[in-house]
Amino acid sequence: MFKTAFITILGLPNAGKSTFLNAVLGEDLVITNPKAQTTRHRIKGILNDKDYQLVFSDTPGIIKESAYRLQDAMMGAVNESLDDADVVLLILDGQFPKIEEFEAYKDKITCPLVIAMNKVDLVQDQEKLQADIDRVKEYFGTELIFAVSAKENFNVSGIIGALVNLAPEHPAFYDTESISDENVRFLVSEMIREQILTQFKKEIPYSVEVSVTEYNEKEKLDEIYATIFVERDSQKGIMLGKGGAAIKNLGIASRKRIEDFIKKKIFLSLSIKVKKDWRTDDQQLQYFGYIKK
Ligand SMILES: Nc1nc2c(ncn2[C@@H]2O[C@H](COP(=O)(O)OP(=O)(O)OP(=O)(O)O)[C@@H](O)[C@H]2O)c(=O)[nH]1
Ligand SMILES: [Mg+2]
Repeated sequence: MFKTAFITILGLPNAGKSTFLNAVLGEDLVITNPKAQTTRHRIKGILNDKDYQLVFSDTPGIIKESAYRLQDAMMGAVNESLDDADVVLLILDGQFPKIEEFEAYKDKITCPLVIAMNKVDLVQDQEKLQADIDRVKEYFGTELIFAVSAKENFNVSGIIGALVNLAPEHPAFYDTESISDENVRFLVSEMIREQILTQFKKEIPYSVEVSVTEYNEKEKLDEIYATIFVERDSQKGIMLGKGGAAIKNLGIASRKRIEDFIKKKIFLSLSIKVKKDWRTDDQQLQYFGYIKK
């Protein structure tokens, strides 16, 4: 009997939620980075098998108090994903699970819960890990907890097995051939943002939004035009760099990342625009798809 489930991935920023989703899918669909708050939207990734379809929602890392409207919208995406989950997959950093941070979310999880103690490749003290696992089990009242490493693909299959066990019998909701229902323009804009997270420091990655304005599929080479929005003129200067060096490097790195994903050569053109304080402006947040109209 075919099984299908909606699985919401929940966790603190930087726990490895997006890395875990990529490990499940065997492809770098969603962006990952050592900086916190990399993921800003709910993004679906689909694992298809002849016997099941698991529809994962990657979500932004939960933060206790938002500092600006964009963060409110990000937490809205988390809550919405929790509302329609069949199963919640909680990803904790196995080095420091920080379960007390989940006090406000514990009661919102009304469906079965599976927990991953991630990054165990970095854990030295196995006794502490076991003690933490026992504490986590007791706190959340579940036995379904797995020590995993998303980065090294260790025990990811154990989690998939547990999720399939919990999945209700149901025909597939999505196309059984594809790993996502997100459009390619969005995925490409995320990949450019990923390179910005890698290349720029401090406030820049948090002040940036990327939008693909044109995507022309061609036989040999896809043409992509993207705009990077920053909040201030000074940030535009930093993004350009001396003699345009920074944006040039960004273009090269982004092109490689996108080509690896779409498995095709591309032409990429990047431009930079200032949209003053867009992170705190509801109208801009609507325009960028963070809040519904
Ligand atoms: N060593 C190790 N690093 C990991 C593991 N999983 C993720 N990471 C790293 O942890 C960092 C954060 O990973 P992400 O997947 O972006 O974390 P996230 O939970 O999606 O973070 P936000 O989107 O900011 O909420 C990245 O540098 C990953 O490479 C793991 O199992 N082991
Ligand atoms: Mg993420």
